[in-house]
Amino acid sequence: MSAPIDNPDHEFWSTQPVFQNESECSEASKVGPIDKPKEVNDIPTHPYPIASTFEWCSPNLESEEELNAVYVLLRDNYVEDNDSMFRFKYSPEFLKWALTPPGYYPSWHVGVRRKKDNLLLAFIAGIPLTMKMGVAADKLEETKKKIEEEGAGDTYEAPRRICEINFLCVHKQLRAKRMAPILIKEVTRRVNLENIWQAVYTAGVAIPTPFSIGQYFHRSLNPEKLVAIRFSMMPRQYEKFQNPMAMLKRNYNLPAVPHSKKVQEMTQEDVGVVTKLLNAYLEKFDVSPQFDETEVAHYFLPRDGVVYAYVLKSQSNEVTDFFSFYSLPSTVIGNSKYSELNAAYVYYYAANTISLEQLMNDLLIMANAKGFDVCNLVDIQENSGFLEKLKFLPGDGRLHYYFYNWSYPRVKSNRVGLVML
Ligand code: MYA
Repeated sequence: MSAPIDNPDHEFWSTQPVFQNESECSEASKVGPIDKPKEVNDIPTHPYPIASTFEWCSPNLESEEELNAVYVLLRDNYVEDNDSMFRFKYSPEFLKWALTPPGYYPSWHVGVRRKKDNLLLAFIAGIPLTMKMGVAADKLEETKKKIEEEGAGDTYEAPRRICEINFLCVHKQLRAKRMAPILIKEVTRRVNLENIWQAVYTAGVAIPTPFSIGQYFHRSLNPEKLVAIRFSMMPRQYEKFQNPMAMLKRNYNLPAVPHSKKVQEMTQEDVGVVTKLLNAYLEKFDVSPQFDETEVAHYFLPRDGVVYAYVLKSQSNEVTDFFSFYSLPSTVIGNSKYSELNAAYVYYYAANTISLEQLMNDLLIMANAKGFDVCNLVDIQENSGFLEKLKFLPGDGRLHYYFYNWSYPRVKSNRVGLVML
């Protein structure tokens, strides 16, 4: 999933307010917009022109039928691994959850359908979020002081309301016809109409130009199935055993209940404290979202088959720590025994009274108890600190992080706190 796009000229991206190459990115000292400031009045009110056999639509995700059309498009056409063995299969409930957070704009859910039969052929979605994307946390005080004293230097940027883009998908039969740039221009127009001028997005592919690159890691929970579907290989060193699979299973075995005594499913009552714990934790990173209580309630109150969140409580029943993961299955393409790979992805967390390693071990125990086959993550946040101890292994996927219309120097993935679904 990390091959560079084989178009060195970047006919589309060369026209957009993004860093055009690595050196622009690594030499960037200024944090702030790339484009000259525009106003909502400057933005066309009519949609971008499109072939006459197609039309724009905004799938209403509250409607079962329209949500299902988005689900089917993605199920059959969305991201696959390099060898086309697995394809992400976001469930309808997941898509609804991910795309309708508090304050979402229905107009940012952009579809293209075929006029003659209404078939949804392409999609891209934006949601609003508040992002800290100013100067690096360790340079913040220095920068504020400099601005006070000299009125100069890097601009200090307060967290701002921006757009997160995801789920760009063009039907397989319409590929390589420059539909993606049209979708991106149309969603940009609709976002700009709400007076929002920056976006963040991630992709497996390398395009101009990421501000950070993370690596995927995987922790086997059901090694037998993972080997059977060729998600994993039987490690060489196990072949010497009489029963390699039994040994492999033993290696990845997890207890049935968490180590920490008071692990409980998060409830509405915990929202206030979790909001505080999470925002305080996310302060550590240079690039991270900030959540208000309504967003925390939306993103973390458990939804079966979608998102799972747990709190740890002290003797006096106070919430002290928190972890969450979400469910993103993949279709196993062309396997007669298994049709789905059930993956849990590490989401947001905050460790305070136990080590992050212990907290993540409890996460693995819960994910295993829920029947997931594997637990995945990207080495953002403080994830690299527990990978080896908890038996995560590197995969071959990379996740590139991008800003639209935001000058930002290259940062290591452990400076990034934003988890993309
Ligand atoms: S990442 C997930 C992307 N989806 C998939 O990988 C699903 C399977 N693949 C497909 O559906 C198609 O292959 C897609 C491309 C739709 C990806 N991000 O139409 P084309 C550029 C950005 O002929 P197709 C996610 O959802 C490519 O470099 N650009 O190609 C985040 C070339 O431009 P250039 C991409 O293969 C999306 C042009 O498209 C991507 O038929 C963030 C070719 O177009 C990609 N993943 O369709 C979008 N892949 O010539 C940006 C290819 O210049 C948001 N391209 O190299 C920007 C912010 C907008 C809001 C701003 C608000 C202020």
